[in-house]
Amino acid sequence: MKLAVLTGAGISAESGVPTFRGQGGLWKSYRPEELATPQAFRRNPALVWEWYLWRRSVIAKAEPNAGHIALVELERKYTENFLLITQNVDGLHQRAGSKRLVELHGNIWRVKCLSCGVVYYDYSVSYAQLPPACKECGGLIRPDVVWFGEALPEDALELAIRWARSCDVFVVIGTSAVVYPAGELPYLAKEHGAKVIEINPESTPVSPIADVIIREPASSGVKKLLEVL
Ligand code: BV8
Ligand code: ZN
Repeated sequence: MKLAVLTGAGISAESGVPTFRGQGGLWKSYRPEELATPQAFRRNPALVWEWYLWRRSVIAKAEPNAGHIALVELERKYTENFLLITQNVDGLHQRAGSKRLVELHGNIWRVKCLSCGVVYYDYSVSYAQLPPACKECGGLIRPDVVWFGEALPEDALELAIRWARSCDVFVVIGTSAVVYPAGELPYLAKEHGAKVIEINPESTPVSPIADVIIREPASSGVKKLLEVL
């Protein structure tokens, strides 16, 4: 059986990482869509960096939860018949031990230089000056995440689409599925005959096409998944 899993901010909620649309999603009354754009960064790179450093400081205090860990068990069980596709930039899946992982929207702990183009991991939660400078050339660096209006990494998106089209079971965990093209994947899987399973304490646009709904938080819901698979 070929199994693909799509996760969103909900799987990290029980680790203390605020979701986008839930309580605490707002930062200084800015909506994420206002700060996570190339225009916002061009206008005020220091402000956008302040937001990412705030999120890094919250994520740095967080630990992967039972939901993240149960997905590592699934990966061990299904090995090459398993793929984890995440919209999250928090890196908690990696910290839990997930290997067969595709990051659709980048990673908050990676930076990219707008001058020399170098990409590197940087675990700072504060910088002497904002915006911070590139360690290679001193140029302006940005978080290596996908902002609204920007294309997703081609190879990651292609792999996610290929698995959505060819999997037997497509599991959707902790996402409101309103951001595209990630939000399209469950429908693609359904169209190609996959069984769609949703784990989310609330209903979402995916609920009507789900064959199985586990209306629970991820920490307990993913464990239930191990039973229904
Ligand atoms: C692009 C990285 C074009 C940055 C992010 C089609 C239709 C409509 C609009 C569009 C469309 N196609 C494109 C668009 C525009 C746009 C878009 O989708 N807009 C939305 C708002 C309508 N998409 C884009 O701009 C994309 N790019 O289209 O480029 C292009 C193409 C080629 C060439 C050039 C350009 C880029 C989208 C990616 C943006 N970056 N993140 C950062 O993080 O700072 S998106 C970001 O928001 C997240 O990554 C995630 O994807 C999304 C948040 O959603 P969720 O993760 O689902 O979180 P949310 O809070 O919404 O929901 C949480 C859920 O968890 C809830 O359901 C809740 O009930 C549940 N929950 C809560 N607690 C728990 C739980 N579940 C389980 N357990 C719990 N304990
Ligand atoms: Zn540089």
